[in-house]
Amino acid sequence: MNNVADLEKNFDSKLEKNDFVEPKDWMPENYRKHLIRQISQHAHSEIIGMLPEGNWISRAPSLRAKMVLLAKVQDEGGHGLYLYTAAETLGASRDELLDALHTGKAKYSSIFNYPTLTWADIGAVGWLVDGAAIMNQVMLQRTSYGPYSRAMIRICKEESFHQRQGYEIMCHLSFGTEAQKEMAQDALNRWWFPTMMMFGPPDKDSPNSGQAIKWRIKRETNDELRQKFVDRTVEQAEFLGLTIPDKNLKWNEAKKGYDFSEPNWEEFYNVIKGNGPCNKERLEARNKAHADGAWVREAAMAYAEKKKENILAA
Ligand code: BYC
Repeated sequence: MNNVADLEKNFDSKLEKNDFVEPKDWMPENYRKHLIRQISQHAHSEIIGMLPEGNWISRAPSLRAKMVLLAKVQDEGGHGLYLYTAAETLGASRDELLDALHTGKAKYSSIFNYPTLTWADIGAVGWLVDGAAIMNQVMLQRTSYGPYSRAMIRICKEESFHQRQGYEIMCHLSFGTEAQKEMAQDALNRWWFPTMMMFGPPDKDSPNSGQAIKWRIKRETNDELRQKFVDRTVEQAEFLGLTIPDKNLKWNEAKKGYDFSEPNWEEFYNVIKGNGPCNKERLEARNKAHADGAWVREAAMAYAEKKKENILAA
């Protein structure tokens, strides 16, 4: 089979049968590009996501909280690694992907451009941000590209611990003193709408969703996932005795889901253009970490070269 029409037919039939597309299989060039864009942005989000949480490791309120947060932040670094590796199977190089991040050409999730001001924010990030990430990633476990799907299966297992870590903090605060409960409510007030933005623009304004669904890269749309997230999270907020900061939030019996307000999409576009509260700080921190790690990369390369020489000489 070697003419393009046959190759396309084979590719389409794979998608229809819900088979995975694997790195050595033929795939349309735009499918490859689409995946490199999405997977690398996802990888960037994981490693930039380490920054707002890493900010609290030295200030966690107990040794246990510090250990749990440290492990969580380390997990995010691992998620970045699985995802960069998945993107590399599509022919992108790690250097070119990281360069796009460091020069501000590549996007990463808007959510990480908001500051973590109090310990309650670490709870809200775990509960809401990881909760939203899981909602999206559970669907991506069934994505059509094999290496991305397998990375997602592993990531989802770890993310569910992260979500519980956040919810546990929210429980401590919400059932604690009046001041602690206020901190928890304040964090929910600030993180609710930015979390809703994580799912991307409304379907009608999402240029990539249509093709992503056709190629089975995405299995559910931005709006469908946002709705699911709201429906699941309302009950969790009620258990905590906290109020979701949306006066339009109301159960709709006809659709068997909640009605809710749209986030401020102007703010969203502004943040992804680089003008959010912490964009500059995040990129500076990432560039510094990359420069500080140069000696590790050089040492690893020197070791690999030496090993290769020894093997060739043997
Ligand atoms: N932030 O056509 P659309 C995590 C961009 S991290 C920034 O709907 P698509 C975690 C979008 O890229 C969770 N940009 O796009 C880590 C596109 O621009 P380009 C990260 C956004 O791709 C540490 C344009 O807007 N999860 O779990 O169909 C600690 C139009 O959008 C955002 C993933 O990355 C945004 N929120 O759908 C804790 C999941 N939304 O590229 C937690 C994988 C949209 O055309 N990614 N844009 O220039 C996806 O599922 C999809 O890429 C998205 C967007 C749902 C994010």
